[in-house]
Amino acid sequence: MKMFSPEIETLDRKTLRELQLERLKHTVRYAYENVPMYRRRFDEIGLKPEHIQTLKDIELIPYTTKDDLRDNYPFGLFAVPMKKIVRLHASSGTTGKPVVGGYTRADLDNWSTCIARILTMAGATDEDIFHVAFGYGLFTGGFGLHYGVEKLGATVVPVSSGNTDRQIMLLKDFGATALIATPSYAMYLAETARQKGVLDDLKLRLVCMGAEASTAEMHEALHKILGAFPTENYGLTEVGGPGVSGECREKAGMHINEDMYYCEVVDIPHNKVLGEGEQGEMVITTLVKEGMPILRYRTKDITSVTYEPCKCGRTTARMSRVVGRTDDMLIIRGVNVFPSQIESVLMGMDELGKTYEIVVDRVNYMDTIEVRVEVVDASLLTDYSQLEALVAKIKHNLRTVLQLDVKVKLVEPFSIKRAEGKVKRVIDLRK
Ligand code: DLL
Repeated sequence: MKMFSPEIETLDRKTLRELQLERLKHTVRYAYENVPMYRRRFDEIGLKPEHIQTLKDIELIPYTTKDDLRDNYPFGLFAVPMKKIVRLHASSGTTGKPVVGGYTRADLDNWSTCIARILTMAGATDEDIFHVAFGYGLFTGGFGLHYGVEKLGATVVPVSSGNTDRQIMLLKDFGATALIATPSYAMYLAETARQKGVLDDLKLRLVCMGAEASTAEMHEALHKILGAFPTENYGLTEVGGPGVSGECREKAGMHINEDMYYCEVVDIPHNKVLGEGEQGEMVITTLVKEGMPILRYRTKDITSVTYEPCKCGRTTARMSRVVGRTDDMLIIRGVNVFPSQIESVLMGMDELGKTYEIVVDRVNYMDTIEVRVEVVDASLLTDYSQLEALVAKIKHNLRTVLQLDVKVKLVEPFSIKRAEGKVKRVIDLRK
């Protein structure tokens, strides 16, 4: 299996740990000396950079949260003068101020290395033609993946998001072999290509997805339609964007770029760093960032990590698919529900389309949850007995997974609005 940085990706764990410790010590001192917020935080609790002597000592450092980034908006956490910042990105943040990231030239170079590794582990080579359908702009997805493709030496088609018909035309005419998009948009493109009858004209062999949660069932469904191998990758603006981790062909978790990121999985309510395989919140420390080093960032993403070497030959830790964000978890009549649990049920049923939404409400002080999902064949909606049977089957499958009764509404194909970037599946009317 080809690797972009084999010397790092197959490093024995002891040496990797030593490298991480050396970089952690450097980052802690660097942040302490150059970012007033970190100095203040450390001073308040009498912590000094030299107290960090082992990787475990990282637990002495307080967490950084999204509020810290907002409080220091826009450039307060930068560790270098603006002159050294060559790029800014920001999250789309639907409420309040966005989260801003600043990159030095070296940061951009490391970033594209991370992406080139991830694309290589997905099976890409310098002969691929990448159609990048992530938005180009402040969002880290478009430019982030773009420069990674270039570093790999493959061809990049910077289409950006939107105008789906034109995307299909370009996919076809330029003979793209790899698609980069959010899972929901990749599915939209796939469904549209199918509807137009042009699936056979596409040369796609890879779909590299990220920026939002997806399920194994969604990957399978996409593989079936497009005939292209799906992988996903993970990252967030606060620590530099995509490039934290990505899936290899084994699809057995996302390999973390551990020479650049130190990842912990934490049980936040009990403030306890969890062990291998235990599920909790991902907390990330950057190990090589110059522009905006971040110590112990609470991502709110729920995952677990394994350190077993992978069949692909890489020794880097792998994080499991993100189950959901702590703030996306719905509590319905006391039961915790992640939208991904609902997705895994719906995607596994061939009668159903791949677009759905979840409406949560409160009626007479009782939480209600309704799943609206498209059918593949609209004629089913007029056949009452078939319709009833299918609704009953979906309800049953959802109940098995969620231990909860869910209302189900089947709707016509293409009747739910598609997203061109990150999809918003949950409409919570209780808020
Ligand atoms: O979404 C960075 C990115 C771009 C990652 C392109 C991968 C590909 P933000 O807009 O700051 O950055 O959103 C970060 O998106 O905390 C997760 O909740 C979610 N997310 C990102 N990748 C995944 C994934 C980019 N593979 C937030 N699975 C993160 C699940 C993901 N959630």
